[in-house]
Amino acid sequence: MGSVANGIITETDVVVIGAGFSGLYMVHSLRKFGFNVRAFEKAPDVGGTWYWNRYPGARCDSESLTYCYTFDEQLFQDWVWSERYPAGPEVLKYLRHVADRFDLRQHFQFETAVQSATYDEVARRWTITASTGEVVSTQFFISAVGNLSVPATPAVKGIESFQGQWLHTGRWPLQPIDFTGKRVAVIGTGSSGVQVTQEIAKTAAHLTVFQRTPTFTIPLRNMPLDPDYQRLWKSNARELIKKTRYSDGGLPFFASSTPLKGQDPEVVEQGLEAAWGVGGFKFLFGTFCDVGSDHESNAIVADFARRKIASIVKDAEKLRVLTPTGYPLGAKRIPLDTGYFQVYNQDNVHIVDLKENPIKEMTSGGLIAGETEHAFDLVIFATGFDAITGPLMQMDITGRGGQKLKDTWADGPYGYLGVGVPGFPNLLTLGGPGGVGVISNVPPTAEQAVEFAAECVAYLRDHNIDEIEATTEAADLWCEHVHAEAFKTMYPYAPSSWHDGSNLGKKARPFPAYTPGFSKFRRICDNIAAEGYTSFKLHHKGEAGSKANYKAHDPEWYTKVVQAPSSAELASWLEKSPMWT
Ligand code: NA7
Repeated sequence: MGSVANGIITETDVVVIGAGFSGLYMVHSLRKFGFNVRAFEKAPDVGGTWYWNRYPGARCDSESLTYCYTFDEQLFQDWVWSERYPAGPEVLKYLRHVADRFDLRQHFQFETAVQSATYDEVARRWTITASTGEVVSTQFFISAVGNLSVPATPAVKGIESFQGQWLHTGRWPLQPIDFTGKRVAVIGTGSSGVQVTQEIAKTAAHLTVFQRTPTFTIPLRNMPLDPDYQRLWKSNARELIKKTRYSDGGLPFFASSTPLKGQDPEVVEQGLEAAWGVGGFKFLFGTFCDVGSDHESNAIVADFARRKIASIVKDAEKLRVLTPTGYPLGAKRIPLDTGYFQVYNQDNVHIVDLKENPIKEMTSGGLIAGETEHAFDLVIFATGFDAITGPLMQMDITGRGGQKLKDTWADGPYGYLGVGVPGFPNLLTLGGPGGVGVISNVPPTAEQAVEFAAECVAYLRDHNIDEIEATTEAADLWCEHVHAEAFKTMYPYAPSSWHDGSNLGKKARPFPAYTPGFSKFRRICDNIAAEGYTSFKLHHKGEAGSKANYKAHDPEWYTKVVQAPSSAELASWLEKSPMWT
């Protein structure tokens, strides 16, 4: 039964949190399956990450024709993108269009945060309390909160005494800021820091970038989208989207199968040069297949990227500080740039190495780094996010036996297939720990997670099952497998990264993302769905207690089911997909 608070009672089948890519499609999919859905969103409107990250220069690093939904053919054909890589406002406009087109806003309550969620083991339902005081009783609780939605601002001594303005890129104000003639600091050189630096350098009087770890970048090579190219793409859309759905990274080109190792150095150089000219992630994944797995091959490509930086930055001291060394290229999420290193050739742009000159405090007029006091009108924190687990840990989520999600994740992300957490029945965490979204193109992986969750809850309803729970045994085996696979890649060798929480000084154990690729992840999930979700603990309505009726899979099973599908299997899976039906 629904509870009462402030005179408001609501009962529903599913509560969804978040109105970004996952949340919007989740609501749409649940509605198609006939569920009653109630959705909450903190922001005043849809957009998720693109609502909040409005800083100048914010732009998507995936090509626009791949950074969109594929579930509806007409939507895909109708929407016209203006650039090869969409700027933040264009993605936001797209998501608003999707919300209107499919009439999704009616299910959302905006400017409302979920504060707590408590599982009732007897009723097998969640009681959700929102910031408005409303209490909702729901059977399923699906979080679509995004991986990068809790900005991390370092606790800098004296921040309150700063008389200028300070901002975080992930919580940018609606009103544009004019940087003309201003003295500006940017702290952080991840994707947000690189993008905002390139843009602000155009107008600021002085710009100082505070860097903790030097970054590699790949040229973005953005351009207006040629209408003929867009038409050609759309006329081949079905084929390209099939490729996307069964690709390694959620992008419609399959990774190279040629190893760098053993190649003639001249051939390597030519291949890298050509890919550098094209720009984008193809440089990383489309040139040689062992860049992400073989340290020696990686070192050759890293050296190529360093030579590119050296060919741009003229000042020897700036070049020394900016040059990334000591970690593999691609171990940290690599930013794509548009003239990032070039801005350091401007006399008014400076770089400060925070390892040599740590920030001691902020003062009324700026900040002290090392022994130097810098004067600023604006300080911009491009310092990233409390990623993956951060958004859900902000809520008071209580599972079986009073277990708190905060405690379960105190030592790092832990979960099953990115959707299930032992001890938290009927909670599905889209893109959560052990998923694939963190390291792939977001919209296709979000669609996969949504489709898995929607089909799962529909299956449970149709089979008289009122509770699903990831077991500790299944999650342990999955995490062990995910962790072992991660160590075949460069990711664990990043000096710090939001992927594993080391950006905030905590190191996730185990590594939180399934690295063998999106296609393999999809195959695992498809197999688990085809089995009837029996690797989860399921409770049938009317049974006295939960039965140990589950079957946890071991790493051998995971390795077996990801073997390349036959073309007949592939055709049948694609036919089954809700795409364009
Ligand atoms: P990132 O990629 O996490 O980058 C954050 C940057 O801020 C990075 O350079 C960090 O240095 C730096 N940082 C973090 N904490 C501090 C402190 N305390 N002091 C100084 N510098 C700090 O976040 P972004 O917003 O740029 O990008 C997030 C994702 O959005 C990106 O990966 C894409 O997927 C899109 P570090 O390198 O950790 O030493």
